Amino acid sequence: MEKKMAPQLLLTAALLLYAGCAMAARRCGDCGSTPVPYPLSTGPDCGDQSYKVRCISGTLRFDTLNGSSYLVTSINPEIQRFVISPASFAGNTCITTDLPSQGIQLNSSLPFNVTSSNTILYLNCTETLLGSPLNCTSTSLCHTYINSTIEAAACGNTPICCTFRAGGSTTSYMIRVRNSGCRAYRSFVNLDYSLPVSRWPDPGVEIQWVSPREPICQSQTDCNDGSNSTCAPDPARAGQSRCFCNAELRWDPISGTCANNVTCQTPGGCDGSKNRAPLIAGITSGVVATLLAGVVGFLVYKRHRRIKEAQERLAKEREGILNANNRGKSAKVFTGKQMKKATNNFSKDRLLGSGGYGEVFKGIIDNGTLIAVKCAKLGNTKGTDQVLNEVSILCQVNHRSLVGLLGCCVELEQPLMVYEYISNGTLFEHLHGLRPGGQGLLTWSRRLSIAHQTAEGLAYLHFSAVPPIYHRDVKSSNILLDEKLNAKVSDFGLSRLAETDLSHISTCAQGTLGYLDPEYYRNYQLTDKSDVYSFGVVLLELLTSQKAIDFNREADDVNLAIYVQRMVEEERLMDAVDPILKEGASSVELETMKALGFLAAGCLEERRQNRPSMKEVSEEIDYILSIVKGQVSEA
Ligand SMILES: *[C@@H]1O[C@H](CO)[C@@H](O)[C@H](O)[C@H]1NC(C)=O
Ligand SMILES: *[C@@H]1O[C@H](CO)[C@@H](O)[C@H](O)[C@H]1NC(C)=O
Ligand SMILES: *[C@@H]1O[C@H](CO)[C@@H](O)[C@H](O)[C@H]1NC(C)=O
Ligand SMILES: *[C@@H]1O[C@H](CO)[C@@H](O)[C@H](O)[C@H]1NC(C)=O
Ligand SMILES: *[C@@H]1O[C@H](CO)[C@@H](O)[C@H](O)[C@H]1NC(C)=O
Ligand SMILES: *[C@@H]1O[C@H](CO)[C@@H](O)[C@H](O)[C@H]1NC(C)=O
Ligand SMILES: *[C@@H]1O[C@H](CO)[C@@H](O)[C@H](O)[C@H]1NC(C)=O
Ligand SMILES: CC(=O)N[C@H]1CO[C@H](CO)[C@@H](O)[C@@H]1O
Repeated sequence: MEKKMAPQLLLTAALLLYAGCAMAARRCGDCGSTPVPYPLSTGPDCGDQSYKVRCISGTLRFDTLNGSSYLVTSINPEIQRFVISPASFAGNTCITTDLPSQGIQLNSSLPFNVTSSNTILYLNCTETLLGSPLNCTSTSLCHTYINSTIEAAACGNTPICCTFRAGGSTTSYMIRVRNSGCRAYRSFVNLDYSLPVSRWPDPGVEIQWVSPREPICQSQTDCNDGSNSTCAPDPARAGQSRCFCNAELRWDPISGTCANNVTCQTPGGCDGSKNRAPLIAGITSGVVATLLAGVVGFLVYKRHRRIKEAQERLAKEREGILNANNRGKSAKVFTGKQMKKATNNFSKDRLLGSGGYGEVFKGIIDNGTLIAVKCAKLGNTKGTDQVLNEVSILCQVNHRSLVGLLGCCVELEQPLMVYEYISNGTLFEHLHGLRPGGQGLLTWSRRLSIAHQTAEGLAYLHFSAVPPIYHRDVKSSNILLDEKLNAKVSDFGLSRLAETDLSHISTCAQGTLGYLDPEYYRNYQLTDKSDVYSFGVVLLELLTSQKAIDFNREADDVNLAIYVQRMVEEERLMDAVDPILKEGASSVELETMKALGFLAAGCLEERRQNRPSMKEVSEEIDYILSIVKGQVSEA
């Protein structure tokens, strides 16, 4: 990577030498009586030009794509948010006036997004919306709104409306109305759902701006704050220079100035330049060209050394930690050479599979041990340091119910993780008859053991790993079985390595269909309770021997979780249990099947807070298992 850096920086130097323009004053003047905080900009001479708003006869307006423009009703610079007034209904219809421009669409290249404090009601929708993850049920909040306001009375004639919380993904950039979807919307900021509609706030859409970085400059004269900052190339963006604050001062994105280090009171907000300031500080004099050459050389050298140091440090730390944790097995830091040899230079015929995280190769090391080598595919939005850090965290976890980690290799371009090779296939293959011996080997008590071991592995990741690791992709094909059918969880945390910028993904980003926490659709976050949900689906697979998603089932029952939940509601849980398991089962065994079914239903609770923790799940299964094994008699 460092090899690429030099030409880019030289380009910066060239641009710097030939371009020139004046930098803006930091804060814009008031618009009417409304103060315009930095970085918002009402003109070319003030604020930060990426943060444009318009001041029209004393009122501020915010423009969105396709020529829409909205009145700014309030601004809160401390939390970097403002509220705009959404479009109104056109005449006596259930259509908002911004339908022609397709609602509010922010330019995703600009530093604004729609916050998750907005509750959006989509109105006058087509039936296609019913298949969406939004809440379009007949009890959805939007119906309450329509029924209780005169303004939206026209919407009473339209059957479909939906409610959701904005933020997180593509909704961070748009509240989209269109003829093939919904034709109107309302939005409310920080809506308390328990209030009657008459006490709801005025409609509003809250927009957040990303903390501005130091101002862009072409030369030192642009940094017009006396001797507080220095114009220098931006290490993060070739071809651009910025006014970096001098030593002892820190960039304060709220005031838009270099503030005294101690007076800066915005945690997080001031961090932006703390590494850069001292790096730039020493270099203030001399001919411009010499200065630039110096900076270029210095940065390249710094960067090179930093990466090298990080790798060396990591390699040392890894060795120590791995050896301390690995219960006598000789875990180690592998060299790139060793890994190339073990995998026959990552030859295609050694490829075992690939997933969102990258590729897996089978290999054999000098002492004859079979290994699985995983290459982390680096998400293109992540820095090398961050990836190395995450790899190093993953490299520390070890538990008998996790696929054993033999070591890591951070020498190559992609970090590698080296695991013991588990030869007996996945739980998915065993449950669905894809292995010799098949389901016959999976007796009820064996299934319970597998469930318990998996739960233990996940509980370990949630409660004993520091920091906690969320698996994010729990499913039966990620549970490996060894020769004795002991379960070992694989691929934990790997999805993080492959994580890409959420804003670029329009569909479901993480996890696997059929296992994915439904709350993910609302806030686009995965937590430990998302693993609990996915594990609940695995429990159902163990109980029913059915696949999580199976289009051979009736349309309503394609999704195993929904199917079994319906059976539970109809008090027909046992009808869903695999007939082979029920055959010849004792009454105690039948009771424990029911108990596991209810436990699974608990894991599948819609609301995260109602789901048990992985620790509780593990303990519960342990208890059920002890009943089956006759160690405890039922109360
Ligand atoms: C709902 O949208 C359709 C399509 O734009 C429009 O024809 C209809 O009048 C709208 N309904 C109401 C009640 O305004
Ligand atoms: C979005 O913003 C970028 C950066 O200012 C600009 O280059 C681009 O033209 C804008 N896109 C649209 C569609 O206005
Ligand atoms: C939809 O919203 C209503 C009212 O808030 C709630 O009772 C219902 O459970 C929600 N349904 C879904 C599928 O989220
Ligand atoms: C809204 O009003 C309709 C018609 O009066 C009624 O059927 C429906 O139950 C009401 N919905 C809510 C959520 O109040
Ligand atoms: C929206 O902006 C906030 C504030 O800068 C930022 O923390 C968040 O990651 C952004 N969200 C998306 C999806 O871009
Ligand atoms: C330079 O920084 C100091 C310390 O924060 C501040 O008091 C002073 O106003 C700054 N000067 C300019 C011109 O911004
Ligand atoms: C700012 O202050 C903190 C602690 O008060 C210190 O650790 C840090 O080095 C200071 N940064 C600069 C740029 O002076
Ligand atoms: C209706 C309309 O003009 N839609 C456009 C809004 O802007 C986006 C981005 O420029 C276009 O993709 C849409 O077609």
